[in-house]
Amino acid sequence: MNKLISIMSAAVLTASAVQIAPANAAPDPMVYVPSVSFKAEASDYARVLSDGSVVINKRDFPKDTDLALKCSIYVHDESLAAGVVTPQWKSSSPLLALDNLVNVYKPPVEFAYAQKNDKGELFARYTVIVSNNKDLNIMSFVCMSASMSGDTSSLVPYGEASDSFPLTSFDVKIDPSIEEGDQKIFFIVEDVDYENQSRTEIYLNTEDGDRKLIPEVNDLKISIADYKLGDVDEDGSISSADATQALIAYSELSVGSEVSLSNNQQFAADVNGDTQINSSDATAILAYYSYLSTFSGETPLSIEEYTK
Ligand SMILES: [Ca+2]
Ligand SMILES: [Ca+2]
Repeated sequence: MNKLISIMSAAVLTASAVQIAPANAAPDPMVYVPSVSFKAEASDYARVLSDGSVVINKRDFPKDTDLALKCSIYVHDESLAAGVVTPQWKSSSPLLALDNLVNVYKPPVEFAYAQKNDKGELFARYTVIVSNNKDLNIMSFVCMSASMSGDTSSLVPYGEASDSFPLTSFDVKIDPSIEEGDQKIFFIVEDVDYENQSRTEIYLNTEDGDRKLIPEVNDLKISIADYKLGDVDEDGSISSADATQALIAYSELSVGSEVSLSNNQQFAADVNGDTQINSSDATAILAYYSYLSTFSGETPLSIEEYTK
């Protein structure tokens, strides 16, 4: 019984210790693991779902225009102890070509670790090295405080946090002949193309010197598809039958059985883009169907515009 009580009081103590610690205390750089992620920009043919993944719709490709998915990279470092950040990333397909990597100092732009001088002008306080290996479809961006030889200063974020601004930006040029299926832009954390390949690393300044680590990485999933949003049964129009199909898929998914819709049909069914198919999507389809049925103007809104 005594043992149980002491365990319980230890638990209570731990709980109160957690409460006493200030909510905004920076995590300990000796143990903390920062993360890196991508963020893609939506466009006429690229939907960004609620989990950040992208669905490229071949049906909406414009003619005679370069297809470029705009992407940015973010560093999430709550310890603010990063002295060097070296994201390296690669595309899973040559038909998604990495291009136009922004060197944040040419001309200077606001980025994660930008700095302003006394006159309020952006200037190059930190060393930045960018490279784009088009043969291997790899990009690399290195940002480091003044020197790597014993300098223990940390990168000072430009905004309130390290992820208030992107580290840098780039384009993913899409070859229109790309086939349907899943692709990704991923951070390199192990050898992919050759031995001892540079990888995504962050050096945190600690009391014991540099702590070099591989951050948590959040890759960018890119699905190539061909569908019309809301037209789940693929008959070319949006009607109550599509809502019914979405509901059937929902009931299949909720009992854990395999969904009878194709990938394209599933993208068509997820009208609100939350990566789930459920009654909200069916409701949205019905609402849009009823809007269309009573519409008397010239050009009705698209389902994308209507559900915004
Ligand atoms: Ca339909
Ligand atoms: Ca949904």
